[in-house]
Amino acid sequence: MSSANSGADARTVDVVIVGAGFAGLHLLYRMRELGLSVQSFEAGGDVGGTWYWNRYPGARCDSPSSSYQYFFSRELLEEWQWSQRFPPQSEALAYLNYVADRFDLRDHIQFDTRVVSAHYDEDRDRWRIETDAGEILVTRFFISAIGVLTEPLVPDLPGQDKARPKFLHTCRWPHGGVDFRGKRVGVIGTGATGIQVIQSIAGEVASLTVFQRTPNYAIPIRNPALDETDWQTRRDQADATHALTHETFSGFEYHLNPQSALDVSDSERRAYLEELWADGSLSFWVGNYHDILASEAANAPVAEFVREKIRARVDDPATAEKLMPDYPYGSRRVPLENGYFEVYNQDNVTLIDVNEDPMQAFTEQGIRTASGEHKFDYIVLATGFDAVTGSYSRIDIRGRDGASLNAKWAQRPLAYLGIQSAGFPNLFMVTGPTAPTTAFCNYPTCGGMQVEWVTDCIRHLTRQGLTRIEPEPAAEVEWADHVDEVANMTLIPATKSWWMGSNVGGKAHSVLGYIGGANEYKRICDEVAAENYKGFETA
Ligand code: NA7
Repeated sequence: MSSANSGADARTVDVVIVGAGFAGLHLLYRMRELGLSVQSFEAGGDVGGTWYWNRYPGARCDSPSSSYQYFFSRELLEEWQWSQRFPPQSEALAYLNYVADRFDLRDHIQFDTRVVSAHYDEDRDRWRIETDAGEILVTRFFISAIGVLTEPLVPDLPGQDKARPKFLHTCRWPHGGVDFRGKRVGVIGTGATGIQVIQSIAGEVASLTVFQRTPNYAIPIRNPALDETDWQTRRDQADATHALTHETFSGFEYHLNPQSALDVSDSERRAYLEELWADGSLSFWVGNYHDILASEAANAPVAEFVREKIRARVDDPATAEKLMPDYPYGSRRVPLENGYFEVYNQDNVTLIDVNEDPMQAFTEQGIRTASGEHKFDYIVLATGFDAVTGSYSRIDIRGRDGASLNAKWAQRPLAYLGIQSAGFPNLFMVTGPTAPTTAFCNYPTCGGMQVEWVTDCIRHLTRQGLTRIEPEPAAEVEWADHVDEVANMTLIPATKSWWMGSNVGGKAHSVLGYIGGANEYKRICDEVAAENYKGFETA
C-alpha cells in the first residue's frame, strides 16, 4: 500500500466498530470502558440494527425479553421494564435507544454512514477504513458487528422495473408505515418474517395472496403482559438467568430434555409435547427431546405432532396439505405465530404453492405464475437475506498482501471461533461465520459472549504490550472442520435453509453457524483464552 493512500493524514482511533445494533452497542460500551478511543459507523439513521430496519407490521422478537437483553449493567436491569414476554419491534428498538442514551453512546456513532472498505496496512500495523462519505480513519482494531441478516434477498424474476405495484422488502419498511386497508396485497415468503406480516395484515387488506415455497412448522406464541411483580422477580433473578443462558444449548433459559424421544411411550411423549406446546415459546424446539435434531426416528413423532396441530386449524384439507412441512421438524428456524394458520380460512386469502404454480415474472399489474396473472397494489418481499457472509459482501475487506476476505470465504467461510480469520490481523467479528448465530442461539447470549471475549482479548493484548493478534491458519481450518462435524451429526445439512446458504443461488453449501451449543461454544472460547489464546499468533 502506498503512503499516499495509507491514510497518513487521516483521523486515528484505537477501535472502529461497524454496526450499532444489539452487539455493536455492547461492544462500544465495553471498548469505551477499556479507555480506548472508539468510532462506530452505522448505515441506519439511528441505533437498533435489526430492530431499526425491520419495521414491518407484526415484527416481534421470538426470544423472551427475560433473556433478550443486556446483563452488563445492574442499573439497566433495574430500570428497564419490558411490557410483554415477547416484545414487539417498537419496544426492542426503544430499549436499544434507551441503552444508547443511558450510557451516552451516541456521540461515538456516526449514523447514515456505510463502511465501504477496510484495508490492513502491514507496515503500520493498522487498518485503513473508508466510508461512503469518503472519510478515512486509521485504527488498530477493526471490529465488525454488522449482524447476520442485513443483506436483503429479492426474487430473481424479470419485470420488476415495469411493475406498477409498490414493492416493500420487510427489512426496508417505510418509517411511517403502510396503510393496507382495502388494498390487494401479495406476500412472497413464509419464513419467520412472512408469517408475522401475513397474520398481521390479513384482517385489513381487501385481498391477500401468499406465495409459499417452503411451509414452516410454526408454533403458537404465548405472550402475556408483564407487571410489577414480574419485573421484580426478573430483577431478583437476573444473575441466575444470565448464568443459565450460558449453560444451555440455545442461550435461552430452556434446557434440552436429556431423554430420547424414543425412550418414552407414545402417551408419555404426547403429554410432554402438549406441556411444552402450552409454553408457547421456542422451548418446543430447543427445549425438546435432545435427539430430535440428530435422529429422523426421534424427530418423526414430534414433526407429526406439529403437523396435526396445523391440520386441526385449517378448514380446507387441500390448503392444509399445502401448509404441511415434509422435512424434519426444527431443521430450519422454527417461527412463532399468532393466528397464522387461521388466516387461510379467510375468504380474502389465497395460498399459492410456488412449487406447483411457479412465479414466472413481475408484470405491470402484479405477478404472473404458471396458472395466470395476480394483480396487486402492493407486493411484500418477505424473502429473507443472504445471511452471515452476505452481510460482509458490501465491504471490501483486505488483509495481509491485499487478500480479499470475501474471496477467501467464497468456498468456505474460515473464521477461528467465528471471531477472526487468518491473514486479517486485529479484525474481530461478532456473530461472524461459524460463530453461533441467531439461528441457533439467543442473539444477546451468543453475541454477548463474543463481545466479552473480544473485550478480554484486547485487554490482554494491551496489558501484555502486544499490538497484534490473528489465528493460525491450521486453527481456523480445525475449527471449521469441527463446525462441519457437529453439523453433520444433525439433520440440518440435509434440509434447505438460510443456515446452509441454500436460499441464495450459487452460494456455497456450508453451515453458517456453530450448532454445538452456546454452552459448548463458551467453554471452548474460555479454554482458548485461558491457554494463552491457543491457536492465535500474537506479536
Ligand atoms: P427466511 O427465513 O429466509 O424466509 C424467507 C422466505 O422467503 C422463505 O419462505 C423463502 O422460501 C422465501 N423465498 C425467498 N426467495 C424466494 C423466491 N425467489 N421465491 C419464493 N419464495 C422465496 O427469512 P425471514 O426474514 O423470514 O427470517 C429470517 C430470520 O429472521 C429467521 O430465521 C429468524 O432467525 C429471524 P424458502 O424457505 O427459502 O424455500
